[in-house]
Amino acid sequence: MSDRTENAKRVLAAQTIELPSWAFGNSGTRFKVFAQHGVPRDPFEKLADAAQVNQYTGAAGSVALHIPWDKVDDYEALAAHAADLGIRIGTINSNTFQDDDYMLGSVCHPDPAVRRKATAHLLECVDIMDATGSTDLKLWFADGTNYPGQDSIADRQDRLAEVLAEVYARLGDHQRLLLEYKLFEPSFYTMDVPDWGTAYAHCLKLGPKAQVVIDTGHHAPGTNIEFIVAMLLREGKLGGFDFNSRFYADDDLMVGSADPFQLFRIMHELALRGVVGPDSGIAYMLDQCHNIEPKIPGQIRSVMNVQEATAKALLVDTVALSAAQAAGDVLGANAVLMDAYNTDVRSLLAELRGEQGLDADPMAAYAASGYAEKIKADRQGGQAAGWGA
Ligand code: LRH
Ligand code: MN
Repeated sequence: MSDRTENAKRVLAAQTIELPSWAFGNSGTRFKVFAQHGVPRDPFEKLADAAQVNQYTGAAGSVALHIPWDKVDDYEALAAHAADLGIRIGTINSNTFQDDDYMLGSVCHPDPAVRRKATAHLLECVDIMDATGSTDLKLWFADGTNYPGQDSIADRQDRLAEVLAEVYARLGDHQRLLLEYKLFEPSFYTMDVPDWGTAYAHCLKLGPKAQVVIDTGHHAPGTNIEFIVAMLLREGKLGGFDFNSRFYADDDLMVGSADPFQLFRIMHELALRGVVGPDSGIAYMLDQCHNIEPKIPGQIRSVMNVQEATAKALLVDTVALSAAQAAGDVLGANAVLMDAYNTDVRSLLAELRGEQGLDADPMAAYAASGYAEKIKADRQGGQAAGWGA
């Protein structure tokens, strides 16, 4: 087996993808949320479902929480429950986009009292991080305007900067904030953090504990996301990813399902710099909604899609690539990359799973486990989890 394949297996064996707790609850669009049977009713059951994904993939050891969707009385108890399941609680996501007071914004709202309320929620999320042992606070703001003139674009940036500075000052030494940008929705004229440049500018001002999150569904169609990856990596400001894929807007479909080549190109930029692993300081997270497909298999398939894109990226003949690039051999260089992308890595991953004591086919193994039928039978009554929108 080539050194490159050996190295790829070593890196893949350590790869971990953080799962979004909300992917296990009911979700949908403004047209309809199709409830599914067996959906968790509380964060404890969400963690149990997430642990299934880790059990069959061996690569999903942590779960991101969303507050208040995952609000509990005792976060230490929730963290202990995660540990009993062989996983841990990861990123804490704030939510300042579902309260009636936030119609005109939260941290950018014209009214200081509303900004105060939003800030209090963000600070509460840091308290929760202290309780769960989480290091990452992810901030995404739905804040923006719908019509020109509705508010001062510059004043809203001042308000945002002020709140971010207060939250930054509250962070512990081992904690950081991850600022997520989004081009549009739910605001349609301006979003106050619309693109990587705006997020980067705020994070630069804040300091080393502030980094940018790239949600792969948050760009204008045709955006070269791997360019943004390379730039933020170069600046030491790439904090993480919200992986998903889309055909049109923020579709939150399974990562790699709509554009596996784009995912490969992104993982290539990361593999080139050796920052695919858990000690890279980059949080690899999924941010998806399984509106019509079964949720646990959807998460298993998504983790496998990231593994496949990563494996292909790790098989790029970087020596030949650099030589072709240096020689200006355009077609040669492109061919090196396409050779890796066109490599079927499924047997390599199946072999690796075998060596990890896992079933070669996680989807089939989960289906055969009877867990899906069990949760459908057990989870009668109670309020199925969802976005609570
Ligand atoms: C916003 C977003 C953000 C989350 C939410 C669940 O579109 O990507 O990351 O808080 O989805
Ligand atoms: Mn996201």
